[in-house]
Amino acid sequence: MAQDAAASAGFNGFVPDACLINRYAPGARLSLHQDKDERDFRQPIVSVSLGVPAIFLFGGLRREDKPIRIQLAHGDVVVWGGPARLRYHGVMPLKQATHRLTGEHRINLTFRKAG
Ligand code: MD6
Ligand code: FE
Repeated sequence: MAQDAAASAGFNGFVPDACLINRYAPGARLSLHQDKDERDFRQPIVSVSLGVPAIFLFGGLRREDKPIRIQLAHGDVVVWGGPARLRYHGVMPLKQATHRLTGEHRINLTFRKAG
């Protein structure tokens, strides 16, 4: 599924070898950061959101760049790569809510080519 999502966004040949899974409880946030632990920045990041909705912050290549806000619901997939691969991004504090599959949590999976 991650490969198909990447291809749909123009990144053919993406073969992820790692998946980071984060669980967000109410109030949890992810501050603006760049994903830089991977070796090959030509490969995109594929992010799958499950459960409680969240606001994703998508900034620029400098930490000071003002991020846009993107509402992410259960099942949404975000792909970023190419010139956007190192854009700063984060997640606003999770609002109190419930989802029938995850309770009060949000689960995020990010598929990557790490090695
Ligand atoms: C998100 N996640 O939860 C975005 N980055 O929508 C990330 O940006 C992220 O979940 C690095 C490591 C794990 C992550
Ligand atoms: Fe990240």
